[in-house]
Amino acid sequence: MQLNLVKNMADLQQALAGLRTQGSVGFVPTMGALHAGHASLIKLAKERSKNVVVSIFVNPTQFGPNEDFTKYPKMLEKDMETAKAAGASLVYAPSAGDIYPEGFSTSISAGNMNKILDGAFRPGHFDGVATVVAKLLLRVVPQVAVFGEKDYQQLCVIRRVVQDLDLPVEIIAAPIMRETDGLAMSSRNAYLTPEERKTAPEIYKTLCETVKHIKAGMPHRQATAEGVDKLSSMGFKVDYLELHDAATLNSIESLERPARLLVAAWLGGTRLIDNIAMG
Ligand code: PAJ
Repeated sequence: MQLNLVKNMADLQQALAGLRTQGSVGFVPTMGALHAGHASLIKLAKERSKNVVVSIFVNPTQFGPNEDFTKYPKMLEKDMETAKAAGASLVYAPSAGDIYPEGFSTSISAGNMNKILDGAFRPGHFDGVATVVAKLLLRVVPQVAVFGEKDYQQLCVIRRVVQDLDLPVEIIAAPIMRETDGLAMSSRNAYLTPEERKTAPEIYKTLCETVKHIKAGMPHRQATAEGVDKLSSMGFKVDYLELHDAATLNSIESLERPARLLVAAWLGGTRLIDNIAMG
């Protein structure tokens, strides 16, 4: 199948008009540096739609002033190959000016999500995500859009945006793709030194161990505190390791409803996130 590239809204609309005559449109928003995790989202979208549009845009408004916006990896040609192999029909790689023309000033607030987990550690991050994803959904108007559980809180934010703003799209969650040693695939793994790369899978191991302890009856705050100690002793600087309600991300006391154990931790200069289902 042919893969086309468009770089601005006018060309996107023209290409979409052609695709819509063929049938349904699925959408996978990304920031590029595509890996097998992204490819799995494209494949899932393709199972559900005639054509899949992939956006590649490193969105400046979701990065904090001291975060990795300027060093975020860029590799459009390789990304085109990955997107094509996974079954995409169109890549939309806009410039910042195409998304945020001069005078742009409106944004969507992710509300309470800004107060917990990554929201608390990355001020403004989810407002930036909510705004750009809403804009992209309104430009592409897909029937389905696929997001990874890797960024679990982001998935919850987007489900809320779609529900709260009545956006006519079905959000599909894709499972986390991992390296063979358990490390969740991420474009940011490229920042890790060889030594850090060896230590990084301990994040997932600690998640699995913590779930085991909680299932065996250990109070979840004790189990997560032990997990934090273990990661800290291995050189991680842990932002959080916490159990939350899987649907609302509210704090939970008991395990009556499905829960999610979420972690964010620094290894050297790289911030890694991961999560695992419970119950
Ligand atoms: P990015 O980090 O490029 O991720 C794009 C999509 O791929 C997200 O839905 C993310 O959860 C998913 N993904 C990343 N790694 C994954 C893995 N190992 N397994 C499964 N899915 C994975 O998330 C963003 O970009 C941006 O915030 C974006 C939504 C594009 C808005 O700018």
